[in-house]
Amino acid sequence: MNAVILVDLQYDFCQHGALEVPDANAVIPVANSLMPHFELVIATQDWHPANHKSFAANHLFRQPGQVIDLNGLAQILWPIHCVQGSYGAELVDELDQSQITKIFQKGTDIEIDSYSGFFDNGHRKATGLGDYLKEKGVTTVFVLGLALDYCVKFTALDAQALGFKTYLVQDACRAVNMQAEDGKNAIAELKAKGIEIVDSQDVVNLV
Ligand code: VGL
Ligand code: ZN
Repeated sequence: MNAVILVDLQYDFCQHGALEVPDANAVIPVANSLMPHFELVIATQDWHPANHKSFAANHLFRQPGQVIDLNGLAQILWPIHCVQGSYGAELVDELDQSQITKIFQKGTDIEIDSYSGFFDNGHRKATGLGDYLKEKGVTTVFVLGLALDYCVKFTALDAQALGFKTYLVQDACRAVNMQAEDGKNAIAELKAKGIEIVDSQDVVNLV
């Protein structure tokens, strides 16, 4: 069985959001057009407590974009975003949420960030998404969403590592590009790991 994983289609990553990803809103209609092709539609939701240590504002004299050591892992500091219960953390209304089967939240532990929908950045705890997909008999996943160079990339890498045949739907992703070329580099890295890069128009022929 095939599943599609919609990564972090939340207000804070969209236009005027706290951690705006350029041209993010363009992926929403693409996501809406793809969902009907899947029996199982999973969404991930970045879902941080207000005191999350990935926020620059929760450290003295730190700015977004700086990198610190957080419990032994390199952590990029972000603007405050996707705070649990805030408007910015909501999935965007333009997304047809009636087609979503289940939402997996991540980034809830203040001591460790979680880019992937499957595990935190230290692979210390699972979110349950991997077991859920296996229980449902999923063998192939299509990954799309925001941001290509962070949460989409790590979700696709973990999916592939867990043994799912993994496709990345390129035109349904946008990169935040904290550093120039991050989006381009992410695609190259995913390709090198055996993840297939496709366009949304190809999906009908692959499911
Ligand atoms: C994301 C940075 C911090 C993402 C989430 O969804 O790509 N990026 N939190
Ligand atoms: Zn986050």
